[in-house]
Amino acid sequence: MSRLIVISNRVSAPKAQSAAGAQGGLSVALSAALKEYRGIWFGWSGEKTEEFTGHMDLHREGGVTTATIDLEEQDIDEYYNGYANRTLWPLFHYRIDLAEYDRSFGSGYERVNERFAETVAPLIEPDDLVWVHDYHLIPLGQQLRDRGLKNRIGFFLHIPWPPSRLLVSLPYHERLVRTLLAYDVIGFQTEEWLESFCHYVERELGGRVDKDGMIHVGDRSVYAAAYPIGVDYKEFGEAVESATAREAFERLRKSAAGRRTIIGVDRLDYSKGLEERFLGYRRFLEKHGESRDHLFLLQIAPPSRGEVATYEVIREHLDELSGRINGEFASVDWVPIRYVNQSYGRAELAGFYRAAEIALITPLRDGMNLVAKEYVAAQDPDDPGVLILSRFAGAALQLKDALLVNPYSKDEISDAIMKAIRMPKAERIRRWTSMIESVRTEDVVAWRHAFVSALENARPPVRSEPEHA
Ligand code: ADQ
Repeated sequence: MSRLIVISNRVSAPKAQSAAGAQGGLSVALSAALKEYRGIWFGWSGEKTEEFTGHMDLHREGGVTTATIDLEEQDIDEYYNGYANRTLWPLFHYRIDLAEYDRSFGSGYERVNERFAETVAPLIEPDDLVWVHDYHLIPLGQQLRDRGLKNRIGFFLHIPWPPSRLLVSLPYHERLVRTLLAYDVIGFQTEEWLESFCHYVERELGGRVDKDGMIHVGDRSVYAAAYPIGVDYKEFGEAVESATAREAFERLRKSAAGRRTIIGVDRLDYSKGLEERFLGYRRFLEKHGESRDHLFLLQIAPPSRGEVATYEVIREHLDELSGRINGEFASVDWVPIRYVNQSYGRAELAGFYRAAEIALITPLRDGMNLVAKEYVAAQDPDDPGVLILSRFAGAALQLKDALLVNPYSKDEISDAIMKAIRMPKAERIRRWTSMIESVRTEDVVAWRHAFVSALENARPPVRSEPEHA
């Protein structure tokens, strides 16, 4: 069996976790995917160094070997806080109003991709499969090819791919997208993002897209397809059954004192639609005075990317908005929003999900959204809760039996909350039964198998040295 070399911006190594704060969906999913593989996970440690040396910290834990590097302050500013999180993240989430273009970001991004390639290339053996992750590392495949690597290399994008008409607002967009042609397989979360990519290839690169997923541009051919990521169903099931989850369940149910809990769990990010969610919930409080204090919203939102100014602004807005709504509606023994800026362990989170009768997950745009799937996975089959989900999350294409809402519409959010409260048990069970089927079968293991087999089958391995010279 070939080894698997996974490369992503952050690595879920002990050192990286402490520096990273809230653990994002990518690292949760990859820890699960790597458990069974012989291979290496390479990326940034999350730490700063005076001068980049290419020194790698190697760790072996739970069957996974990680190799991490530290980056210089300028690298972090230009590549991570700059091009990745101030240029590509907003643009790929359809927020060209927030996207910043600075030439130094672009050069920092290329420099760090070169540094990644330079450092990881010597670790890669001829038969290895290489799997590169996410928008931080789009040009890495090309950088590895430039260093003579003939391995099968795949790329998976965890976030949306924007419509061509938005993408062309990025200076040098064509140069960036062309580097993707160095891969053998390109994976997207959903058919929708894949379609946008194919549209760009045909329109801007003059390429051809075949029905079987092969994309041809000049003399390059690449396979592109949708591979929706899922949760680790088995691991999450164990977490739900754990003593920690039960304690968390009891704690939340006790403190709810007979009131229903609406839960939201998100990294504090403008793409998650938290402001719009609070406003939709406020509309519910205004419209339904009679049922108002029979429930409350528990919003868990650990801060992320604190060094990017837009994130400070959204944090301030949310502090103010939750305070205002609480001031306006609270009574001596009830507050409408419990707003918590903290991270929780998986088992604790599983207990909270199970204790919450309703989940309100309303991103304005999301590649997939694992929280929605985790909520479904955590429910009691005999008395499941109701999932209210944004139609603009990738997960909505699979979780069709959620109450799908337009996250920009306060009225739709308010009406969905009312519908969830009134939903008869039989309907809750019917909807949940259909959703859990997708969460169970299309989980992270299925995702990894589908992607890795596509990469294995992309073409026969090319050996750098002929066996019989
Ligand atoms: P994220 O934008 O980070 O991921 P998401 O898919 O919802 O979004 O994953 C978040 C993960 O972090 C979940 O596993 C969740 O449990 C965990 N998490 C969130 N808040 C937490 C808290 N307070 N305490 C503990 N854990 C918390 C990106 C893309 C998504 C895509 C994933 C995976 O933006 O669209 O689904 O990658 O591909």
